[in-house]
Amino acid sequence: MATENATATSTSQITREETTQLRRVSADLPPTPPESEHSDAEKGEATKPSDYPLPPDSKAPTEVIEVDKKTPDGWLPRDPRLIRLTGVHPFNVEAPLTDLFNEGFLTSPELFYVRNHGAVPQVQDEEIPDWEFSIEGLVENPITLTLKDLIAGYPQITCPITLVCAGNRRKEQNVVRKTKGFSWGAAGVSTALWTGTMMQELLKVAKPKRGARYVCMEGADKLPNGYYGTSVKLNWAMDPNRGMMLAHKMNGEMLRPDHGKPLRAVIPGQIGGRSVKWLKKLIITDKPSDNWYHIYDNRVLPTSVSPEESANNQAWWMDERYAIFDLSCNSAIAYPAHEEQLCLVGAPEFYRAKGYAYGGGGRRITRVEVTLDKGKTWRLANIDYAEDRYREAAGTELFGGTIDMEWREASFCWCFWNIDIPLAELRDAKDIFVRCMDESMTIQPRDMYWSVLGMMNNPWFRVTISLEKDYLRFEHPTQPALIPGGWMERVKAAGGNLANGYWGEKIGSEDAEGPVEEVAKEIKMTKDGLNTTITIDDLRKHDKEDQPWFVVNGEVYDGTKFLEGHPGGAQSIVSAAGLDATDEFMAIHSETAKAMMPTYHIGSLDEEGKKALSGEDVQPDPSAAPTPTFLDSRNWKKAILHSKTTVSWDTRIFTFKLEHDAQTVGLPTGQHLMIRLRDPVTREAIIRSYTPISETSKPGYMDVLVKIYFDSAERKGGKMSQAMDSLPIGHFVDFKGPIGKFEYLGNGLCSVNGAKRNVKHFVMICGGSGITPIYQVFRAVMQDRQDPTRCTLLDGNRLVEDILVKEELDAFARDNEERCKLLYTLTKAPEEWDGLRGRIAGPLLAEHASKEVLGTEKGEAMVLICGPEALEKACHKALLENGWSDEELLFF
Ligand SMILES: Nc1nc2c(c(=O)[nH]1)N[C@H]1C(S)=C(S)[C@@H](COP(=O)(O)O)O[C@H]1N2
Ligand SMILES: [Mo]
Repeated sequence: MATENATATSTSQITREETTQLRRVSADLPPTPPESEHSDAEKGEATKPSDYPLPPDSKAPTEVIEVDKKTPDGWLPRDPRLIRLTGVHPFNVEAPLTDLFNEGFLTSPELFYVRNHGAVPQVQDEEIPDWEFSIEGLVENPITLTLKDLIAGYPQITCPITLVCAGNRRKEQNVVRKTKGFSWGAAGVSTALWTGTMMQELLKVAKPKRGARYVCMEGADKLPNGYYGTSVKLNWAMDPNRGMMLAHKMNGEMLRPDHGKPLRAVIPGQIGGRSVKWLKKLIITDKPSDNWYHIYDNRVLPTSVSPEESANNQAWWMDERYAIFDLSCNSAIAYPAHEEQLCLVGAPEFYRAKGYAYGGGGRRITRVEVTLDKGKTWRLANIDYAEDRYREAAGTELFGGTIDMEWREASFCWCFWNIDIPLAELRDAKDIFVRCMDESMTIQPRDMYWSVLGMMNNPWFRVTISLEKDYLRFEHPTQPALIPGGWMERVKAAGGNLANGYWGEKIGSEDAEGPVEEVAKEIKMTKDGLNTTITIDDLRKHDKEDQPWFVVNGEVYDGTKFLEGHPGGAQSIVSAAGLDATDEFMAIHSETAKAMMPTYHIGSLDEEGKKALSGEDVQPDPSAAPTPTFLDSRNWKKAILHSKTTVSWDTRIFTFKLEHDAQTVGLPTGQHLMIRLRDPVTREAIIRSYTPISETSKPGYMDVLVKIYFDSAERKGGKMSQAMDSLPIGHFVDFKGPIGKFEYLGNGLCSVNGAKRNVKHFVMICGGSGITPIYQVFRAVMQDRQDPTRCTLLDGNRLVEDILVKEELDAFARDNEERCKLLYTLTKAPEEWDGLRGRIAGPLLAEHASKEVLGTEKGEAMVLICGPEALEKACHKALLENGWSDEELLFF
């Protein structure tokens, strides 16, 4: 049986007087206050009205937990009781629900739930006073301020506020049908006393201009898609009733690193995602934030939108109506706890059930109700609004801030409810549910509203009761993270349909359709009967070209046999040697390629090895010395999107800023790099090869030309190019390389898979954006006036305006008439077009690119081809027919 925490602050408990008062309005309850075994801790002295709760005992953790050591947070001590929801890193955790509830109204910082999208910015204590942040954008007086100035120059307040992650209780949704979010239990909620400045005070000084409507906030945490940021409406921020603040203290001490040290926004009544941590900027704008995390996170899309539909149709994410701000009202049962057992022999006559409830937007929870008969009848629970006791303490100084809430009607904190249930009734019940209602009479729904991101889940919270021999056993709906247990899994496993409106129980014919199936089409990549385990040390020994091993999904593969034939060049295998290549492998390879993998499978990495790899591929060490070139063939490197130039309706040049002004990209001519983005919705890695069009010697920046393949009525567009197109400026993108089997070394010398070879004449064939790798080689040849190599370039497109880098190509051709022949062909040429017409295929190639026409001897020329698969196939066939051999052809 779970025990009461005898040290729970007596102030957070309900007073006897209040209890009796509430009981009077509840017809279901017996007239006299019953005794229960839970009531001991509550028998303490009746509290005075002004006895507001003080923080529970707190000890800042001092030891870095072993698993954290390999992560970028390896410097940060944490509480081992916290349950990790997303593996080791980033740190997303909740406390066990019972521990959280037992702490009482206020949560200690070490048990307060954490939601980090990435690594925690490290700020030393001595740097705190000088932490700078700014208020900019549409304001008369832009302000840059240090934390020291903020504390000295503005009134400080202290106020209790509950934060709730929008994903609280998401595990229940994930059991019904997997959402795109990780599995929070019911403890993604915590309360603290926050000390700081009202946001409104700063905004008044900055003076928003006419037209200003939003306050965008940005944190200091660098993430895969830029800095974390979001926005709220300016008129809310200006409204003291909304209580928005910039806090630097939590329960009277400096913010802990996981909670935003040294400064964060606290946005009461709204989902936690709006309370930006490690706050650097407030930007006043006329539009909502275009931050990636604002757009693709914290939304409740219509329930009919499937994960696939949400990935296919960007419009769902752009609709501001689906963005969440105010929390929905919600409640959960803490006692009975999950797997609590209540011995019926000698038990008191009443059992006291307890839990929490919270509302959104400052709305008070006006009732909490409990049912033992699936909603046929409800009984009213007692509610303790500990928050109100701070209102009674008006004007008191606490932790360097004034308690100033007596005038404000809003309720920004959770409240605790309890109800005494006669044991006999509990014994006969199958389950116990709780639901709450707020002051707008909005009530928690009976049924779950499933949505893609699994947010704001708030159906009635159900705990099942089973009578075993002489005790009652209780089960919560789920356990957080991957922890098994809970009635939902049990019911689902038994074939119940959780969405049948009766919590998956058999109620008749309606639920005959059975559980919702999850379809997963996977290609088997392991060898049958192979039982070898491989240690991380063994793996690490094979990190070179002589016998490269690599890991995909925890399985080890030997890439040696593939060094020669691999379409991506030997380098792409060598780059992965000794490493985990899961993301790239899965993103780049076709089902056919995957089906070949069992042949190369040599064993499974042992658990230790898997753990060791899981900490890898994190941000590069920021303290590492800057390198002269940007690319690294073994690690993903980040560059920030600096600007976007629209070249045509479907073509953009993305300019990325490298790590420092003198840095060059480090890409040999003719080679490519990989760009990795996360799918905005599924979070899967999307990886594609590109060749920048900027010169490889350009310092500080690199330009990548991308043709956007938009979705159309007939066809799905390109995942990658559309994701690139929706990237806001200032966001980080991952790069890795170089890759490719071809390199142009200059003066006709090239290298193919490491073998050197002289070329007198290049035939370059490309279509659409296939020009980009070709262009690198073409430019290198043309720029060097001493280079005797000739080029015949055949570039196929639909319309004139589709021809990429045409001006540059034309200029090179004009300046090098004697060794360059430039041929454009169009499939939709205008009348006045004097170039070629039609597709690049047999006839065109026979006329312009046959050996005979070009007059080249065997081995003197080389054909470089890059374009859509159909073009490459057609060319391959035609070229062989025109006297070329495979050794003379190179497909990019
Ligand atoms: N800078 C920054 N602020 C952030 C986040 C983040 O990852 N980075 N996560 C947000 C989310 S989704 C939540 S729920 C809250 C969690 O605050 P906590 O970790 O202090 O509980 O912080 C919000 N603010
Ligand atoms: Mo969140």
